[in-house]
Amino acid sequence: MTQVPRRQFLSILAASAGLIGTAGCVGTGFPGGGGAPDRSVYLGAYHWGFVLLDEDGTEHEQLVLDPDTSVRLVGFNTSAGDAISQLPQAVEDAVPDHEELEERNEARIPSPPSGSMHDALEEANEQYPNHSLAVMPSGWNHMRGPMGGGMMLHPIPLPRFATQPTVTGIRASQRGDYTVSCLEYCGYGHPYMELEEAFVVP
Ligand SMILES: [Cu+2]
Repeated sequence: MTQVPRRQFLSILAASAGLIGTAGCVGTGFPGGGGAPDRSVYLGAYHWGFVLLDEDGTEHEQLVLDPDTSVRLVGFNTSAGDAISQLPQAVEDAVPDHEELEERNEARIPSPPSGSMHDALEEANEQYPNHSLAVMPSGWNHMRGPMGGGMMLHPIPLPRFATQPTVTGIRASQRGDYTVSCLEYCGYGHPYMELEEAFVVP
């Protein structure tokens, strides 16, 4: 994991007003209205992580966005079957099944101090089924800066029982590395629910 150089991070914070200004084209339709975006990306939220897919259904750990690229961002909860059924077929087919997602958890999240990861997951599915999705400068969680500064996308809710994907827009208006995070408490693994440096604007 590379860290955002401090100087660069500060410049992101300084430009926060501009970023927020371009992050607001939230739509509820599918596909969303407004001007044609340069590309579409799909972000599935699960307990406890994100799956980043392009329109071909290829999964990415990181997408590099040319400066000023406009992105149509389609978010969904991987447990929301109705929402997933409205995704392009290639994307729907690429959403990993629950067994695979559990294996990913085992690989990257420390086991709970008591009980099993599987039990923690079942409890989360029952008690905390919803997620959210925010895109913010990498390092945010550790620096605990003021809420709002430098965010590329303010949190959007991704409910378990959503009947549609949530379509919104982001723009790569500021250079930097951006992490996708869940800001809705979703059980044991919530602190690990990040896709670090998912978007890079060089
Ligand atoms: Cu969460």
